[in-house]
Amino acid sequence: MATDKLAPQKDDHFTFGLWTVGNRGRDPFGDAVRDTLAPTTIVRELSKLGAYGITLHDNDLIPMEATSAERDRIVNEFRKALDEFGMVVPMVTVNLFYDPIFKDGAFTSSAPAVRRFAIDKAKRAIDLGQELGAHIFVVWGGREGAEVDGAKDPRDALAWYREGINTLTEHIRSRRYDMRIALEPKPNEPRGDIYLPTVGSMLSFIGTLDDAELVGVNPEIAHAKMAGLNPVHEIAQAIDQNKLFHIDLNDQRIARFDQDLRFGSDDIKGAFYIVKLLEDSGYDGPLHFDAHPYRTEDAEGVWEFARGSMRSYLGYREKVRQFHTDAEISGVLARIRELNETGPAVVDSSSLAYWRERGYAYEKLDQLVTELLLGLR
Ligand code: GCO
Ligand code: MN
Ligand code: MN
Repeated sequence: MATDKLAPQKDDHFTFGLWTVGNRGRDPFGDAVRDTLAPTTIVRELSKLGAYGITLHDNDLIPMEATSAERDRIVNEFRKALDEFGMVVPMVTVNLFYDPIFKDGAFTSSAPAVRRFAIDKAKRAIDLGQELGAHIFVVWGGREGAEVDGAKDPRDALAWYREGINTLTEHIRSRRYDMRIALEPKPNEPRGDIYLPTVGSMLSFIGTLDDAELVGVNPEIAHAKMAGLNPVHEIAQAIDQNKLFHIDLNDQRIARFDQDLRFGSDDIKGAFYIVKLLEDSGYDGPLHFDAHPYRTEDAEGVWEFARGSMRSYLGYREKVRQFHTDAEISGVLARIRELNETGPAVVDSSSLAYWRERGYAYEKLDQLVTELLLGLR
């Protein structure tokens, strides 16, 4: 029997947020089109498809108003499903954006009472993560932004943000949790502008924290694209600083609303270079999909979305393997190296003409990659 190269295995470490396959298709122009899926159903179905784990916001599992008895019952039931279907929870995050309390931000709200509430909520989410065995806590500051810069000094907002993250690292240290924080940048949506919009700005902010060692980034492909940036370069900078703690895989067209498209479904060359970077760099964290099915889909389409996300990653991974073993591509890469290492050793008046005239052979390489991705090699 031919084995399916694109069949996901547990050791591929694919994970999905409860909110991704659970997305009900609501948008600013129309209501939900799908029923709510129980977290335990999601665990079961994703496990059957070959996923490794599940991630969640505190409130994807536990309603804001749950009593502590209800909370414990829900967590127990969820843990039972995880055990039964052999699934893990590598990452937990906190919802600091849905409730109207957070309309002016959470850690950066102008109201000290809201800031304190947000920090306490995040601490409880960290405790939940610990209980579920997570080692990564993602903080996505979706409401940490502004429309009216006259209303609050952005320097105050950054100081409050810093205070919030410092309190969380202190919480993790004092409880002796084996947990790290990954900050997720996004340029806009839902706020007009969000503070710390790129990987670079997050990395520089991390350098100002009390416990920088415990904090890294969770880059998202779509967020880089929304800012017109190249996600490959964003992710590379995180890797360069040993700060790629987690990653959100999806896709996005430039100059659109936040689309959360299925990973690798839109920008095929871009996705290839992302997978190449992750594989070549030896990234061994979870491969986390943060996207959602098209609004046109019913339940069957939801599971096709999940299956397709993982198959695409494996397909791109196979293309990366082919890239490294393709004789003609290796030949062009060798030629590029040779062109750079031979020729006059210095650029001076006697070699100016050489350095001005020489080519770099990138056209050939790019065409070979295009043909590889088109399945023509
Ligand atoms: C978005 C974000 C979120 C976060 C999630 C985890 O654009 O809405 O990507 O999906 O990743 O809240 O913190
Ligand atoms: Mn996003
Ligand atoms: Mn995300």
